[in-house]
Amino acid sequence: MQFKILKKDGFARTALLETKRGVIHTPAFMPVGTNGTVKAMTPEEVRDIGYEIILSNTYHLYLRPGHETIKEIGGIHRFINWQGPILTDSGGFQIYSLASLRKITSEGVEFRSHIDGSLHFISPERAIEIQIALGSDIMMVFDECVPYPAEKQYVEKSIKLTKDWAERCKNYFEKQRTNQSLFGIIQGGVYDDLREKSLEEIVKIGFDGYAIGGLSVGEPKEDMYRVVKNVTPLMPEDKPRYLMGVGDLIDVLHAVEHGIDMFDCVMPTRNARNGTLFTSRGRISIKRSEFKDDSTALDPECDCYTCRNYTKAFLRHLYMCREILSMRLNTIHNLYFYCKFFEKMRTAIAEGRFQDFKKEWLPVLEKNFS
Ligand code: PRF
Ligand code: ZN
Repeated sequence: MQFKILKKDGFARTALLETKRGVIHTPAFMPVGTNGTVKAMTPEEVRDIGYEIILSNTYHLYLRPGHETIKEIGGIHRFINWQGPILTDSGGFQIYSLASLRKITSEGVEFRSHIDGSLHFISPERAIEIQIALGSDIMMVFDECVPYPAEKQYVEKSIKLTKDWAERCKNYFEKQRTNQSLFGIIQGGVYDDLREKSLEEIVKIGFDGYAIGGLSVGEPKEDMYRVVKNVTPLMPEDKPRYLMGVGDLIDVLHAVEHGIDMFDCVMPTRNARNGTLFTSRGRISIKRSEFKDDSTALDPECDCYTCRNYTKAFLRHLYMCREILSMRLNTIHNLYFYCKFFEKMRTAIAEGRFQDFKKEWLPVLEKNFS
């Protein structure tokens, strides 16, 4: 995997992440395909909107249908019919947010499945073994995502565990013959000194890219912004930087300003299914009665399939009737909006006008159109 920076504008940068399954233009947004599907979309639709990489979850695919099944069928790309790059999260975060009866030891995590209550154990080695069986292009190390709030003492112990596990992931990974890439994850909660320590330890082990984990877990925005601002200058300049689980576009603007290259979030897809739509005039809740007779497009500035063909009145109607097409049309639009936003942001960086781009978009993103 090669990472080529094309242009820097302040700390913001636009680059090419070249993988054997295709090039990713950064800053990049990765739609979330938890169960191997970006909800409501076919892979062709996701690709045609303009996405170059998707994220999937080791935890979910391990539990159902099982990584061995996916391996037998020819790997995740064949299984889900997406031939572009795929990043898999390691399962760490999902075990903490979904599984029950978690028992964390230095060996790994024992937990019960959120689906059927069955008992499982995942170690750092096992997390890599599963991701190798899946055959994703970018694998993530197995980490502990510390909840918020957490005592400093606890976080201090946790970053030691995350470091030990990162080492074990790297060692196991190096013994396998795989041409996949492996990213490290920095933890440390909202404690600047622990963030710095975690970063130093993870960078020392050496990975193909570096992620900031443990943010957007309920901490105040100013804490998230401060951590991103303090950590990014210490991250290797020549490797991709990934802010995990962050996708609010206001947060994205701040993170890109400080040199983050990759994002993932359920926000565009989940909000679409809930009827919250992003437009060039602000956020719209399509269920509102004011759209009952609205014959205009959702976003007159948008060229997506939904905006080219349907009225707000129809989109509201589909939503009120809980029609499947509502989720599809809304998801097409939100994913298109996000994709175009990132495209314009990359162009702004390339042309040295990222600050203008940020100033232009912040008020739009803060606004509720209705
Ligand atoms: N660790 C992992 N995946 C994640 C996170 C993390 O801390 C987050 C935190 N926002 C999202 N996804 N492995
Ligand atoms: Zn649209």
